[in-house]
Amino acid sequence: MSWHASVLTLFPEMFPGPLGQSLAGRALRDGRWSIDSLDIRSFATDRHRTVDDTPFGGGAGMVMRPDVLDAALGAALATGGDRPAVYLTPRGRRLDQAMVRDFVAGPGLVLLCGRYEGVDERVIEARGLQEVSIGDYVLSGGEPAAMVLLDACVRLLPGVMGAAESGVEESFSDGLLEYPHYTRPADWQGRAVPPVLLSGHHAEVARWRRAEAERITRERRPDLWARYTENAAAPGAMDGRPAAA
Ligand code: 9D3
Repeated sequence: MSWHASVLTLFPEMFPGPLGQSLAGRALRDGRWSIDSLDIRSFATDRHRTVDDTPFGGGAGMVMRPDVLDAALGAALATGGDRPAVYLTPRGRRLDQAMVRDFVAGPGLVLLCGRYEGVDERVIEARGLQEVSIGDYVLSGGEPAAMVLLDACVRLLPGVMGAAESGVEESFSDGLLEYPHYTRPADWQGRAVPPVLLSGHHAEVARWRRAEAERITRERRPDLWARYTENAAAPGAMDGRPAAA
């Protein structure tokens, strides 16, 4: 059984969406992972197929009903191994590369996408949902966040990335941002490629790239730079570590 994602959503037709293209799409067709989306509304039991209701205590907006969500979660969790259930929500723990690695090490995920103001707190407790955010900006729902999380997971599955793109030299693998890249033409609109890259001196090229990666990291991401300098004594100490704390 390959790594399996079940997505619970009011918009099941959004999936696989962009995950059906490119790297993730090829891996999906190759059977390295699988996805199904479950329509939360299909678990409603009343005549009007109600999935939300007004908040106790008053206030704006609607809250997703615990009974409907619990039935949907139960159906998803009944298949595909003992998978963690994740609720995508702005108040969740921020996704990082370490979390992604943990998710990939398991049998897959059950992802709950919220709409409206949120879900009834009791279903979060009862199902032990892990609350995850993808960052500090406001989306209109959890679906794009689920796609981001799945994209980050799928590319790490065995056999998904080719040798060229794989692991070792990528951004964050040693805790630094990427150095600048150049290709032909060597002069473009009066802009020359840094001469060292044309010199053929591999050690000098490596030194230049390292220096540029460090400069860019220091300038743009003081948080990453601080961690990098703390870990400078241990070679490889930052391998695969998250982009940010
Ligand atoms: C208008 C409602 N807001 C009141 C403070 C809260 C709110 C709830 C749900 C705002 C946005 C959303 C929809 N977003 C997600 O479901 C979501 C999300 C996000 O907006 N940013 C980052 N990560 C995530 S994961 C799910």
